[in-house]
Amino acid sequence: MKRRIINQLVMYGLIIGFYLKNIFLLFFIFEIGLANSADYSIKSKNDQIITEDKYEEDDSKEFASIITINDKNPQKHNFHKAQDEDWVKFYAISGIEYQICVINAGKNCNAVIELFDLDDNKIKSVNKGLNGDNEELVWKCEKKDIYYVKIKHYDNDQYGINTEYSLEIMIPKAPVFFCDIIGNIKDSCTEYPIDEVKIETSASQTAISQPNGDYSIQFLEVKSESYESYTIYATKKGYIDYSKQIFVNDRNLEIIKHQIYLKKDINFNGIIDLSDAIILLQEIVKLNDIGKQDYHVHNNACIADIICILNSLVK
Ligand SMILES: [Ca+2]
Ligand SMILES: [Ca+2]
Ligand SMILES: [Ca+2]
Ligand SMILES: [Ca+2]
Repeated sequence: MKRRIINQLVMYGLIIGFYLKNIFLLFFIFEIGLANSADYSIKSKNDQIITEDKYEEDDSKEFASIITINDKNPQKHNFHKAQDEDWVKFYAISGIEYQICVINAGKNCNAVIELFDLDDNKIKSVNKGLNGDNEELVWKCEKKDIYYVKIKHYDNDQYGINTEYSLEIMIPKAPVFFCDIIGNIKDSCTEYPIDEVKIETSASQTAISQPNGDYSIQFLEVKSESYESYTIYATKKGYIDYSKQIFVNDRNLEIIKHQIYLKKDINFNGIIDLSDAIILLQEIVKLNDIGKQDYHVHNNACIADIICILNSLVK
């Protein structure tokens, strides 16, 4: 009898032990699962490392890249690190409505668009969409100037895979005939490329020249059927204002190439004269006391500039 009771106890013990063992096993598996999930989260964090977009480093207004308005190929960006900001700048003129658009947003991209003026005042911002949604900021310019657009992720800590997006600035237009004007801007004396030149056409298109002097005006609106002329303007402090008529006389012409040469006007008096050459000379040979004149000598100023100015005076 006693033996039978012991056998029964052992059997119950084995059964309970078996179940307990499975409970421990389950707990063990659960622990492993937790550990693995922790490992996975670290792994996925590492996997989030993606190549930065080609406009980096552009995390502040000072490093903003130039964006072409109405560009057929929108700029492709991403958020490759936490707190990434992508800044662009454009030249806007009063009375024109601009659409600043984040399109093709990746499924982890929740973009915020912010618009600033030259003095760091925030003019407008928009954040209507969530992850994977596009954004659009519509703004009518009231004062002709350079403006800045900052794109950031709504969640500062979000970055990596699927945070890509495309950025474009458009001027809404009726479907008529269009052509593009592209070219390069150089110093008339030294032939050095000139960047940051503000370009405008009589048809309200604008551009800013790139560091290599290239500029691009997209979708110049051509209204007439056969022949039309436009004026293109280029301005930069320290140079004589430039303007030139451009003729569009071919309906099938899609691209007009137009090279621009700017002439130095060191003291901003609107003419090139001996005073420009004297200021340049004083700056180059480091003579001090030019007086309280308002002037600007470019970084690459050299003796060739002075000779060029003197030559233009004797012609
Ligand atoms: Ca970026
Ligand atoms: Ca950036
Ligand atoms: Ca958003
Ligand atoms: Ca001058």
